[in-house]
Amino acid sequence: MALQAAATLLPSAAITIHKEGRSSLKESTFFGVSRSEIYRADFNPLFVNNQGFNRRLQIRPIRAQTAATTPAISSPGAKKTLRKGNVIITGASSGLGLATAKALAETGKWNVIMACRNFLKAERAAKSVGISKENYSIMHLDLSSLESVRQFADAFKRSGRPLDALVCNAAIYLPTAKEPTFTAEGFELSVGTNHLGHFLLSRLLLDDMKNSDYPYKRFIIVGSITGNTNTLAGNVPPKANLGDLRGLAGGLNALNNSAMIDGGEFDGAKAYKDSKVCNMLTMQEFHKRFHEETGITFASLYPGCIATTGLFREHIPLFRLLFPPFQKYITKGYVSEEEAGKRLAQVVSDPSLSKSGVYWSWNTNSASFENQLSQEASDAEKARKLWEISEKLVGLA
Ligand code: LMG
Ligand code: NDP
Ligand code: PMR
Repeated sequence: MALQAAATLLPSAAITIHKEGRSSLKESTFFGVSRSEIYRADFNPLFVNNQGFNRRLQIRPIRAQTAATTPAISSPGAKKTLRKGNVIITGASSGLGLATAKALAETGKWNVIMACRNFLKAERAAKSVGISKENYSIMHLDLSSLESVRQFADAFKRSGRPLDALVCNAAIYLPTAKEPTFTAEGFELSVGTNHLGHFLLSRLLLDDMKNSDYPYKRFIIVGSITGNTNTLAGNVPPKANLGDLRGLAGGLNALNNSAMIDGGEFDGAKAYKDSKVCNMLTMQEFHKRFHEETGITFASLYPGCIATTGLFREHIPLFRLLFPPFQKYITKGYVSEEEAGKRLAQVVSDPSLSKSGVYWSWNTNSASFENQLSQEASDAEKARKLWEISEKLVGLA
């Protein structure tokens, strides 16, 4: 039954038979996917589609696999059809990530893979904003555990989908924490999640994106104005400052050393801002090392101040009450989740935003422009050092 339904629901592009390319219709497969693949996807505890948990013979893994066996652009002679792109968005269960998932899904051109730590929340979130079933799936990812990151990457590879875009969006902000808390591997939680988790994820998935035949491939890391000390917002104390990275090199574990990258006293708000500097430096180091070789576009952005998101959940209630009107009427830096989602979706899929190594921002008319990063956030030597230390911490070097 489910397979019949799959057959009728398959997009026309999916059943095009190509002379060249990796069409597996000739093999012992069912619409481009082997039965063993169907079962594997089905049994994968990390892969959940929107039809319920671990149901057998589901439609969505079949679609995913079909996408993998369909070349990005159909062969000459046939009408040129671009297959749906596959985009992973971390932290798509709320705020900017959810709004971006919705914006991309609505185009009908993307399979959005929502990489989230909470299945149920992600499923409810997708439903609540009306993302339609055939355009998304949910995979489990907890960025505060490197083991979870590795499992996620393995599960994604096993799904057989090509990876066309990766959006490192998830983050936590702990402005009122008096003491540091830690990831599974013992790194300070904000930098461990926002930077190290994403660093490992993107390193593990780089080859998948390299191998994709999609005409444009993008790797986006969400940055922020508050990590850039060349702005007013970036000068609100405590300011971001990675120093000489001695705390990071020491493991950020607060055992015999600091939980802060610069080796100083713990400050949750600073740790978040530092993590955003890491995100922006990481993007540039990726660009430097891999853009020419892979053609992948690496970019970061400040989407605007989305003052209503879950990011501020740990802030005091008075802040949460006053922050949105403050940003709306005083700084005028406020943007709605919907608008911010459109901006990030643009960076993922707008042909005109294909430049690599760029930090995008938007002016008050919502026009994008290449923004200037602060001195620290564009320090090439720091980016290299950060890369090397991070590699060691996540077990890649
Ligand atoms: C640290 O505080 C925190 O300690 C840390 O936990 C972390 O959150 C970190 O950067 C994040 O900040 C920094 C400190 C900076 O900020 C504060 O003490 C609180 C400021 C709260 C600002 C947001 C709310 C502002 C609400 C204004 C009212 C809006 C009403 C809108 C009504 C619309 C009507 C139509 O502190 C400083 O840097 C001090 C510098 C102060 C300069 C002030 C500039 C003018 C801005 C005007 C707003 C002033 C509000 C101050 C009152 C805050 C009361 C909570
Ligand atoms: P939200 O809190 O709404 O969204 C953050 C997302 O990250 C949530 O989906 C959350 O999951 C997820 N997340 C947190 N920890 C983990 C983890 N360990 N593993 C997997 N996912 C995790 O905040 P925003 O939408 O505001 O933030 C999104 C991005 O935008 C962040 O990178 C932030 O730095 C950036 N940004 C935000 C601005 C703003 O004004 N809000 C301004 C500039 C940049 P869950 O739903 O389960 O909690
Ligand atoms: Mg900030 C002038 C413009 C401006 C902008 C665009 C932001 C964005 N902020 C601005 C100004 C100010 N802020 C001023 C003048 C103050 C002092 C009153 C101020 C304060 C402030 C606080 C306490 N702002 C904050 C906080 C937070 O806790 C938020 C933060 O730093 O999170 C790390 C925050 C933010 N201000 C912004 C943005 C985008 C944030 C959210 C931070 C982020 O997502 O990176």
